[in-house]
Amino acid sequence: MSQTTANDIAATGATINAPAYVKHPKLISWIADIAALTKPDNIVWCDGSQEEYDRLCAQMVASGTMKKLNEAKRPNSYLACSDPTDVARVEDRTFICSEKKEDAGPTNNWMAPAEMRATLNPLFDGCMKGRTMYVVPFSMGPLGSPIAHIGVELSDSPYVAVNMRIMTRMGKAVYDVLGSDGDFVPCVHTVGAPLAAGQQDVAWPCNATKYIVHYPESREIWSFGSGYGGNALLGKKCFALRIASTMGRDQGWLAEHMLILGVESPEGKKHYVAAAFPSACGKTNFAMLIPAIKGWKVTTIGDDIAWIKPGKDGRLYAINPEAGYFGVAPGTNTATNSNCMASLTANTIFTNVALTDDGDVWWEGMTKEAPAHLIDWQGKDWTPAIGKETGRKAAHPNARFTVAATQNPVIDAAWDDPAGVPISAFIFGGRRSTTVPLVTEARNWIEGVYMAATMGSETTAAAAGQQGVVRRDPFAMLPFMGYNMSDYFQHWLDMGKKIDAIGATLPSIYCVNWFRTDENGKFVWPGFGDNMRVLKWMLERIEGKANGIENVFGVTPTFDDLSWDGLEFTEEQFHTITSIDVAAWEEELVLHTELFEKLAYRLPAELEATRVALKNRLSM
Ligand code: SAT
Ligand code: MN
Repeated sequence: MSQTTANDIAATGATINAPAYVKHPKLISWIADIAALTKPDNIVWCDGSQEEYDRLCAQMVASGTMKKLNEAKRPNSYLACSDPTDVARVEDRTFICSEKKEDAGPTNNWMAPAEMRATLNPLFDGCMKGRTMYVVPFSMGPLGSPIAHIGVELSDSPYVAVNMRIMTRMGKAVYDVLGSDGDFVPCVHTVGAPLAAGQQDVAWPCNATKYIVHYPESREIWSFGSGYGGNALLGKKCFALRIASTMGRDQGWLAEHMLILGVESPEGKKHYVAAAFPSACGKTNFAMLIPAIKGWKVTTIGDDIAWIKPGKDGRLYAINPEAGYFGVAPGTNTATNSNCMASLTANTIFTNVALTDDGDVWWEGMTKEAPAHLIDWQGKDWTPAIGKETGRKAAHPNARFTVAATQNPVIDAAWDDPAGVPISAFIFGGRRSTTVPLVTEARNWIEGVYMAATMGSETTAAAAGQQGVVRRDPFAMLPFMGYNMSDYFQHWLDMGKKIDAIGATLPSIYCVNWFRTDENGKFVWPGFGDNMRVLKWMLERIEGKANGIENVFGVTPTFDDLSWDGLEFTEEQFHTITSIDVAAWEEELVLHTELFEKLAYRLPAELEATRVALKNRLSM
């Protein structure tokens, strides 16, 4: 590690004391420019070492940002509690600043780059005063993988620096890959809370004004005012989805909001599938699933994001660009996701969960009964009685854990393979209490793209704003698209045509819904490990071994087509989650029409044709 002080900056003008192993003049001069603008007191060049991680954590414990958990209960683990106004991604403050408004499209907030730069410049001017600027070099994807890309985040948050070490391949080795002129995505992040001389810092500095800004053409990210999750860990949604989706469009690959899992049959046949669900809809649970059917095995490649490139053989190869999981804690327990619980036994950063009296963590759903006393995520006393009386949760509903992928007991052997893994199927799912059946197989690529494009989901606590309202979330990418949604649909259709043209087999596409409820509002499908029943049917379909029936939307299994070993599930229950209510679907199609009207500009004709065909089939 190497330190540079503001005096060095002032003394040397635009140059700074980069460590000798940084040999990239353009990178160094960019850092000097940002330092000159943001005016930090110090610069720390992060090397990614354990020593550095431990020191930054200790520093945050001393400053009150984090608490060290009981070493005997949860070794080397910490709890950070954020400002109550800084608890989720802020979609209404997220901007795609392409030169032309139509390139951001109707689903994104847009501002002209020049106007945004003029807005941000005064905010960033001096924004790091009194703070340290951390230089965080990271690789999204295995170092040196042909599918990977590099970023450098400059942040005044040590919380960001330590989280980035878990979530990405972060540290010195990145500079070897960069060499003297390698490409990197510049990411500037500030909590937006400069300190005057002698001013006492707060535990979680942030600013009421927030901007999460992307310039897709120059591939830059600028984030102001938040220290939380996807707003601040810029490798994740900002780079790996918004900027990467634009790179993928230009370079012929896909950046997707998808988990990747490996699934092996009792006969030893292995497939990889990628599945897109909106935030907080169970991607981490699905990626670590413990099959309810004997003999099957599921392993994890990734739990949130997939970068996918066509290989020479025409198959699509996927990597997980991340190296850790930033997962939702509430609801996670040994029954719903015991692999996840096993991952969290040590070396974990928790954010916005509750603290137990013996220095461990707790969240709603972790155990059947809450402990008798807790300190809640806002630092207040909490007891089950207080919870009942006030409705206050001990953990914030969007409370998270940050943990290295390598702690996952079912990590796939190929998770770090630079070549990626071949994808046999894509799954798209939303959270829908009605209408959408358990599983449907698209009859062809276009129909699959249509299913993904028209996906709806009830909103969750992962984003600030109203919860539980159905919104269209195409490909689970609505908050993460870096360009025009219609162009993105076209990109998917083109990918299909390209693969088809070389005679390779396209992955099958499925639409699922684990979340249908009965008349009492209770989930009917058990989900979690029982999702294996659906996964098994899909893989057997791919291998030509399972039956299904054609309906209006595609192919679905009958009750007899799924394995029910070890689960009591009646044909009637099955009917509740697979039945197609024509009236509800007529309404659903009205919403598809509304979406297509919104996206009409450059909407691929194939999708509108698919909608018309669907409507006609429905009224037959
Ligand atoms: O806060 S994050 O954007 O990283 C998590 C999520 O919404 O999926
Ligand atoms: Mn996500």
